[in-house]
Amino acid sequence: MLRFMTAGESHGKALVVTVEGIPSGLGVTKKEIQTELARRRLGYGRGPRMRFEADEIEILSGIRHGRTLGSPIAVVIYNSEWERKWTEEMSPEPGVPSKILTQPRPGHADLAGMLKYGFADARDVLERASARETAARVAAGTIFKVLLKEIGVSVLSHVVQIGAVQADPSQIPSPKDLETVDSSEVRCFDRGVEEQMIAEIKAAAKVGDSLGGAAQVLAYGVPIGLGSHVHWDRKLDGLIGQALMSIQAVKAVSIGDAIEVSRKRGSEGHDAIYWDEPNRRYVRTTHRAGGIEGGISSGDLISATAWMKPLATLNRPSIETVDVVTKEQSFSFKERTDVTAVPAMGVVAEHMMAYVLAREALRKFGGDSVGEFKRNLSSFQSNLGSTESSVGEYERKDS
Ligand code: EPS
Repeated sequence: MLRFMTAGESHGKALVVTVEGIPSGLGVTKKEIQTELARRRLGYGRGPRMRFEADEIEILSGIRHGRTLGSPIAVVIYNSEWERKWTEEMSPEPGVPSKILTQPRPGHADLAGMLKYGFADARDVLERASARETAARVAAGTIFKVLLKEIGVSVLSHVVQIGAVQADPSQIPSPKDLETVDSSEVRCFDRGVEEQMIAEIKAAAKVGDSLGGAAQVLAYGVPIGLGSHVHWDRKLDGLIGQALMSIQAVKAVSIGDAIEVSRKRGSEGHDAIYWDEPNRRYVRTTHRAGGIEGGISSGDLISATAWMKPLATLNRPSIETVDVVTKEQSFSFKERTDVTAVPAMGVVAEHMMAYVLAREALRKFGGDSVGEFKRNLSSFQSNLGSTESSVGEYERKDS
């Protein structure tokens, strides 16, 4: 089973990710990982750290001469900030911090984490709760994307909302539009609202506030049959929901046009099925279900939207909190932050979607080498028509 684990604190020496279950023979380069990491740093509204931290990486194992070996892959992403100012504060050696943070930020993991793990210093929680961890997810996600590309799947994202500014929902980028999306300062495909989004971010920044929003993830070319209707924990929409919801500050996930469809009648809420005789396949002209029916990929475009709350760290802390030592009412400690991270969240969401799709594709088609994985997929696809022949058999028996 494909799995990955990240380790590392935001201002620690490095982030580490281990990926297990990637078949052998997949061409993966350090440059590809660096390109994806650079995409995660994009977006108007990120803090100063994104400008000076370069995501220096090293591949420690699992890849030889540019090809995967089938063994666990380990990647390290160094934090350039560590050397500059965190060697003492984040030292693993016995000692005490120079300053403890006792006024938890409402909405952040601080207080719940301090109570649960028994800490008086919020830094013991926030270092791991920080979205810096998503850099490690993207490093792993690059490998999942490269694997998916082998079977013709491409995953991309675009920002559809920042604060109260919403993009036109009918503007949906295809894989060839990715550069256009990434060249937008807010990673928004609808250029008509880009300026408004930037103005919204500037206005929030001016008063030390933060903004949430939403990003849509699209997966093109996903084969029919990923996920399953048979068990609750194998449903593809459930798996995507969990993966996207696990991204820091994401509070809701919707699949396809779920929210809009929930307000409609059944006759207007689904995607009619048509038969395309020249290509001998079923097609849809609408994509309301987000490419998933009964927890199974239908072969149609997969779409999911992740909704992010405004970041809980405020450049001008203005929500009341309690000092955990004195129990006095106060405002939270100050911590450097971003005004919004919605553009970056979209990139992370692409990689989490890629994880779910790669894992489910490997579960269905299997294989120890990429060649075997692809052969298994094409064998399944060339036999898809046999569903019809079994229907035909019933008809013959009936007559
Ligand atoms: C973050 C606060 C900022 C962000 C950070 C997440 O970090 P710092 O306080 O060190 O400047 O830049 O995001 C990243 C470092 C990253 O790589 O995405 C937070 O509070 O979660």
